[in-house]
Amino acid sequence: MGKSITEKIFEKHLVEGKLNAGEEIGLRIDHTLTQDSTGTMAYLEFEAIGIAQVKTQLSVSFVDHNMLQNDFRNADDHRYLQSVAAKYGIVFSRPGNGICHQLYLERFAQPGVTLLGSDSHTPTAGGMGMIAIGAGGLDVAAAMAGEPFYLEMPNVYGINLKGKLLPFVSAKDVILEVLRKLTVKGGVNNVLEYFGPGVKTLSVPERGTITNMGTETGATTSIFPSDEVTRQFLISQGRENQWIELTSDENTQYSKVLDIDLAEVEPLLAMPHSPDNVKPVSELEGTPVDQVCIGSCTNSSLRDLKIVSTLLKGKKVHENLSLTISAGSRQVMENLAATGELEPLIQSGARILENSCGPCIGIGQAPTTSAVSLRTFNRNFKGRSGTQDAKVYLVSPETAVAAAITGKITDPRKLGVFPEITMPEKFILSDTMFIPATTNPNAKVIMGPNITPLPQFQPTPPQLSGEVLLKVGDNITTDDILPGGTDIMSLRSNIPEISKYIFCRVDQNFYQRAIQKQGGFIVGAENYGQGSSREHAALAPKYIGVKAVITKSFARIHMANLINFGILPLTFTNKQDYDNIDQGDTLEVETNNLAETLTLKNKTKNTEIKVNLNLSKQEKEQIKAGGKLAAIKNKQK
Ligand code: MIC
Ligand code: SF4
Repeated sequence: MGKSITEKIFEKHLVEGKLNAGEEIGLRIDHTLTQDSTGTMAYLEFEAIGIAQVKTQLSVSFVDHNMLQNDFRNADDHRYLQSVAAKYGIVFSRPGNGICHQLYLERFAQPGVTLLGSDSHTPTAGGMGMIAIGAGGLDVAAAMAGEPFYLEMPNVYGINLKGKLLPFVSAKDVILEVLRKLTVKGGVNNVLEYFGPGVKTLSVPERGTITNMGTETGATTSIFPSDEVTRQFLISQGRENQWIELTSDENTQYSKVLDIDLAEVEPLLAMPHSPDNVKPVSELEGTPVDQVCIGSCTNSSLRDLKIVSTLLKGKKVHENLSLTISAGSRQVMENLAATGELEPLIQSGARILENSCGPCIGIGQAPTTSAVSLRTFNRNFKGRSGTQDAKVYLVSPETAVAAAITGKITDPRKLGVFPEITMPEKFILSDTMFIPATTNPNAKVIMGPNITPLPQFQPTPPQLSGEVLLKVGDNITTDDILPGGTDIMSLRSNIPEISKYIFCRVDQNFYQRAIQKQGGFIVGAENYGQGSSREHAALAPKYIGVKAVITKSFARIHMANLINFGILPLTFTNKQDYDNIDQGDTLEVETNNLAETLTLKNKTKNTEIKVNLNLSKQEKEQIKAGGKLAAIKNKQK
């Protein structure tokens, strides 16, 4: 039987286990990536492990999320990250350089390599034919310390592309089509591997748009082959020597196959408030739009901004609407400026923002009350934009421009003749905003007053008891558990302070209740913890005494984060038992042997419920020790 690209790369990096779907495997990690909002914690954890220098081939620390410097806190975090990088052999990407995933794809991504990143959109680099996985900060810290990354061997789900996209239809529409078919749960425990004759019609950045937003299906990662198109991209980035060919064998047996004829894909959008709520743009035509935002790690490449520039040339932004544009990197900006393609953006009246995440994570540009905001981003969870009642639609750059000009949702195919854009054979390259890796053991790590020490946790006791502090429904996101936005994100390196905001948008009294009851349990439904990789959504609940989360199912990264911090992730053996627990019930569970099935006693209702606990040997040790850091420390003793 032939091998998939995924299996080929996994095989080369396998340090433990067998490549049988569902079994735990350990992978050697070549590269790591962090961004500032998850990075401060990841490096505090790395420092706590106590290694003199990173053991990876390459580790890069990016600053792209918390860019507003309203007071000292974010600036202090940036300085801390720069000082840690200098001490431990980490490349540092300075604030203003761009968004981690765009920069990594341009300057570091390499076919055949493994990357672990403390951001859920790390799979963007899968567009380069590599295995790039998002994880919690502690897993990335462990990888920097040379530990393998453990995960459940996923199924490999083949996506067979044929044909070629029609004018005004682009990569974003392809991934929206995938989301329409797979939903936000359909990719769980799968790698989405693209193959077929349509692959060669997509450039590397377009592939990156698709693998980026594969995250929204819950997939472990997504990957494209490394072919001639990949080679051309590497040549244009002055990195041809890093190219290898990597394709799946002809007779590869994928666990499932989805066929997509690119020529049949039409302009699509994801309606509020979920990336899988996908409809054709044509069905929503005429809806008045208040804001359009172009950028984010999904759609901010040179290809995307060239299209935007060409379509906006000679046009004005509609007077009832605000258009923001954030380039993915300084390189994109520089190349755009060199060809005169920045001018049409300025002349149109677009508001040009810094090269960073910005509005995507609610850092500025919150829309007006109950606004309709069209964004080329990857997430439209309620409230993420900063305006609780705003309606965010996810669209392609082409659809975004059509609305920016007309002031309403418009099928971009009505914009006339699709413009030809030419990509440079060689990009203008200047890496001045990267500080190369050096190791200076005497370098001083500089910490500001908002950076508090890592909390220490006790081993898990043999019995857990307490109240159900909160009961929630399906698809709870990590933005629901711990929101983004300027105020809360400035507290990412201060667990005591950030923990005051847990579930603040779901139930304002949650924190007070949790403190008053000295911790307890959370009950969730399907796909609990989807979205961001922020480990704070596990670490902060642990800090205020959350002992276990009981759900119908978990999202992968969040479940791993719960285990990393010693919170029991329990699932109902019988999903209907979800209905037999209420908020305020007192629960009790024995945790002596951490068996696969545990009995949960509901003291209030005098009933017993069976719950599953699927932990590997190592995960059991981590739970027992009170978290992964304690388990690593125990191993070092
Ligand atoms: C996001 O898009 O939600 C983020 C902000 O990039 C997160 C990371 C974070 O919460 O810091 C992610 O996707 O992992
Ligand atoms: Fe940044 Fe948004 Fe991408 Fe997250 S999804 S890394 S916030 S641009």
